[in-house]
Amino acid sequence: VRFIQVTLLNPYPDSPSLPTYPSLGLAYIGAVLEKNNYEVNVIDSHMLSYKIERTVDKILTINPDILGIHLNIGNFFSVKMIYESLKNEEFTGKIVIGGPLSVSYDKILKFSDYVILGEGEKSFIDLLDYLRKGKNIKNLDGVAFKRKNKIVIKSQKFITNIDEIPFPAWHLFPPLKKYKAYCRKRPNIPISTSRGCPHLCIYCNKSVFGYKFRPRSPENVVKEIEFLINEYDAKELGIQDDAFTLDSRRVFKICDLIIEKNLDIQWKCDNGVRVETLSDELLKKMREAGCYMVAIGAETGNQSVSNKIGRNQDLKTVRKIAKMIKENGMVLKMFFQVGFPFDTPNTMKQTIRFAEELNPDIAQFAISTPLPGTKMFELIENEGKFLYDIWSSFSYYGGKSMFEIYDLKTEDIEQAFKQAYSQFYLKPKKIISMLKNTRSTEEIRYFLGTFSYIFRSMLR
Ligand code: B12
Ligand code: SF4
Repeated sequence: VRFIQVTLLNPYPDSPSLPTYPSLGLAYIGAVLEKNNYEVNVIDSHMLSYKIERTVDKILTINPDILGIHLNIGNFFSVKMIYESLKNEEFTGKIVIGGPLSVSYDKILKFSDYVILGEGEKSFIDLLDYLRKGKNIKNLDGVAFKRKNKIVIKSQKFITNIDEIPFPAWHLFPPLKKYKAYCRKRPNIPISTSRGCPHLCIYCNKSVFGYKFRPRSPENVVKEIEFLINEYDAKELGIQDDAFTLDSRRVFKICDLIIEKNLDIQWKCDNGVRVETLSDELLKKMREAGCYMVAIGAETGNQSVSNKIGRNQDLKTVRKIAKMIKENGMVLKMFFQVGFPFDTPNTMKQTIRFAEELNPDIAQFAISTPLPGTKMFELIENEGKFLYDIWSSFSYYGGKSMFEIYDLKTEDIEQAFKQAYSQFYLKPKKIISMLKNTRSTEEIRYFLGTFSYIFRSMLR
């Protein structure tokens, strides 16, 4: 049996302006590798500001048997360049890629040996066992690879009991307090309490965790929180779930346990929760248990667009819940997009007005982007057209629309995007209230970053 050393890589992103987050996906992969007695180390090139050359040097110095890379739409070109440099340097290890872009495995196999499809904790270990012991590759699920120039793909299976997955191995990473994502206190650590979401939003990539909601038990979640406090001195947590509040009884239980155990921790749902799952009672309980921010995805201010993008939420409920979050003394963050396939100049104006009316503390506007693996991507392929080949010139942060469909014009979308930020933020009243509500230097840094982003997108 051969000994295998694994290096996990979080690459430097294609667009350098992003805040640094520790990768929860790689921390889980690191944990299962250690549990299965593999030797593992992590290079977080984003955190360490290692661009291509430095990253490649570091990999060559370690010279692992397996290089596992976290790929997403935001670092596609970096990963391609790393692969090419490694091949030029005659790196002999196997390159395995995982992450939410694995749905485009046919493209990714051009610069890797194996692609792990979706959730990686089981399939990556199966693949390594195969490589180590020469087990039968037929037994592998959730892996794509090439054999005699043909792609072999083994269908993905979801892990049923996610309480069994070990806690993320954060000790493999640089100190967590050095990461600079939005927070009030550091170390600020991401946590995932469930996987999957049953909803059908057409812009959302569900290829990693799927449509079935798979919750962890409240006891297991709170055990991890205690572990994060004791081992890593966690001061703040960010919930990364797709559908954290889907089962409100579970959230009540998690909160009750945090309160009962008197855990000194604050947390936020900054990834968004569905409005119809919230109530005044639940928000009060969350607040009591340390939650200081709730994000909701309004996405559009037009009811018919909301229904057509599969969001299917009543805008009256969005109004009611947005108000309730503020009344409960929590920071309200809202997500909006302009340029959905069903948008018109008028519906985009409604979206901007809706944002102004609800006046969240933080509004995040985006140009709607058809990501591979989403229903929206298929819709554009079938009924519209991409304006350029996304695999050769994709830029998520370009402030540019990338497709045409129906009567929607790219100039109108780009105009609405600029308008959204200036109309929402560039008002003395808004700026004063933002400064008044900041609670820490971390937050001030974040808001300064937001303003610099707004100005840059307006100048494009
Ligand atoms: C937090 C978050 C962010 C954070 C931090 C990202 C990070 N580095 O972890 C920030 C704000 C920076 C961010 C930015 C972006 N994000 Co984001 N983000 C998320 C979110 C909400 C949670 C991520 C998470 O922690 N998941 C939990 C972990 C456990 O899952 P995971 O990382 O996917 O890892 C599992 C598998 O993918 C696999 N795996 C992952 N890596 C590897 C590596 C190897 C070797 C192996 C074997 C397996 C493996 O195994 C892991 C365990 O099962 C997800 C939604 C989601 N539910 O995942 C979106 C999501 C990942 N983001 C998305 C997008 C579009 C973006 C942006 C491009 C745009 C934006 N909105 O700003 C940028 C990308 C920039 C970048 N270079 O990272 C999309 C991804 C689409 C795609 N095809 O890539 C997602 C899926 C949202 C969605 N549903 O559409 N994001
Ligand atoms: S956007 Fe949110 S609610 Fe919609 S499918 Fe994705 S995770 Fe579910």
